[in-house]
Amino acid sequence: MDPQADRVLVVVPTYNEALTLTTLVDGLRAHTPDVDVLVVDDASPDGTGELADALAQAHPGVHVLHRTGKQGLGTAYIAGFRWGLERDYDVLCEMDADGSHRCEDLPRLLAASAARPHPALVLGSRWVPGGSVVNWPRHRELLSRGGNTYVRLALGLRLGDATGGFRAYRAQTLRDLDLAGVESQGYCFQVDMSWRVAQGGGQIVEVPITFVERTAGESKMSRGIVQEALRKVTVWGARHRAQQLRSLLQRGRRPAR
Ligand SMILES: Nc1nc2c(ncn2[C@@H]2O[C@H](COP(=O)(O)OP(=O)(O)OP(=O)(O)O)[C@@H](O)[C@H]2O)c(=O)[nH]1
Ligand SMILES: [Mg+2]
Repeated sequence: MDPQADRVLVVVPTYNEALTLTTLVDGLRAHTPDVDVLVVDDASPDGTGELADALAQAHPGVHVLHRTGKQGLGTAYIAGFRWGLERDYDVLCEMDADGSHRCEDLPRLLAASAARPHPALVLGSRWVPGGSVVNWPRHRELLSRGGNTYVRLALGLRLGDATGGFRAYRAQTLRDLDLAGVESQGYCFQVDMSWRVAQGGGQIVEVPITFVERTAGESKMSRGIVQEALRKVTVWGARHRAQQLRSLLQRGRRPAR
């Protein structure tokens, strides 16, 4: 192993993913054997937590964080990030357990994160040249493309895919953020984190990925998750535009020297 190499932790939140978790862990061991994995399970009724414990027993780099009940994707990631930061990982990744994020794409995300100067955040992106989706129903594709267009317009974020959940953060990026202040759940969490990194001046790089529709288990996507994103992005956008306007007006009022 390269002594300069980053210590990487992949955080995988799970709720009822017993049908796909083993495939994911096996895939990660095969494609990225030096990368550690933290499963953050919310007491899944289908036994995902117990399965994760068995996988941790079998693989030294696999760890499990058990929480007492379903508390949402955002808080699961924050708990996982804190766990990883306490243990001094250099790079902390997000990845779904349902097979939508391909293990073979992870090395390209990690290579982009290791480039110097390190980008604050690397996004696995469906909506940049080279990115794609496989077997996604048309309505999901429209929702994702439409959501990302809205994010670009409302926030002025120049990103193809700010809602995706396959990404790699430098540890310093997360240390610089106020993680306790992140309250978003669902996929609004992804926009919230991208927005915070961009607002802090961090560089965000996008790497094309192939996103594959889950073939087993159930989606946790709901109307509430979409509404949360729409509501919050609208508020952040309005605040951002008001701030831009204020600074423009102030500049206009400044006496000429
Ligand atoms: N720990 C935890 N994990 C969750 C929670 N909600 C979702 N997850 C996990 O987060 C990941 C993404 O959730 P998905 O249901 O796949 O949501 P999605 O990818 O937006 O939707 P689909 O594309 O329809 O699959 C999966 O690994 C889920 O098991 C939660 O409340 N707690
Ligand atoms: Mg999914």
